[in-house]
Amino acid sequence: MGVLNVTPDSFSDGGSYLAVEKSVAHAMRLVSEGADVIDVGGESTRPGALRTSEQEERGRVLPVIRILASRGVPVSVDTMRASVAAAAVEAGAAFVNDVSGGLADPDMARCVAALKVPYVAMHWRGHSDRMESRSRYCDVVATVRDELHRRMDSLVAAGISPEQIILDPGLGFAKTTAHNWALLRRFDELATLGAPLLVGASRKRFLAGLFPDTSGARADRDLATAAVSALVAARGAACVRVHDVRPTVAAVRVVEAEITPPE
Ligand code: PMM
Repeated sequence: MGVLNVTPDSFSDGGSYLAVEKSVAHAMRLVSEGADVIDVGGESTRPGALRTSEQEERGRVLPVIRILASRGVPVSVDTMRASVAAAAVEAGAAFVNDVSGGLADPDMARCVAALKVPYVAMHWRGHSDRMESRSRYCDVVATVRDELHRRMDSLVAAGISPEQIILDPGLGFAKTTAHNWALLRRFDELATLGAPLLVGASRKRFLAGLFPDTSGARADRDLATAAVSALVAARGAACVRVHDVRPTVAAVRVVEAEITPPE
């Protein structure tokens, strides 16, 4: 999954793809590099970020989704709002990626049930302006697994089919560096949830900490991201969400080749 953040304040894209044409061109590059799906988001979720208005979010993502869908590119919409999810699917998005797992908008679960599209439900403990204070866990892996399990039950109770659900441990969302590494190290414990798993480690702060000498330069974080892609692909992840697609494609091919060696 290639990331396309259509936001002026994203810590990772820095607003450089604000213009629709630039966004589309960037997405097409990610596709040419091997992305199977483009995740289009119009609201920054970086720690401390304030919320974007619904109108602003729609204005950012819908024109880009329309063009990408018309070119046959599979698109997911990264949104916490049911109304934006519905409009994005109407505009051609194939699935919904909700970092709040349905907790931010009480209408989301029913909306996705009606849309009948795949739905990524991420582990989440609150909006970006307060999530850092909610990173207390006794055993982070067991707790994230239990909270995702309960989330899945609520989503199914709201009418979403279990086959529609993809789960995500939410690296960096109300998680410290140690929590993120524990979730990666014990990734197989999340597989017991029975849903496909998605991982979003790309360029996150816990990776920057590996490179104190370069202050976590983007190039270093992208290479570390690819290494994480290999780790989690080998541990059964169904999808990785990354900004720099090429190194992750190489990493995933290595894992695939080890499982099924090419002729
Ligand atoms: N991380 C970000 C945004 N959306 N979606 C999912 N499913 N999982 C994530 O880990 C995730 C996400 C924040 O990163 P960005 O601002 O670099 O896109």
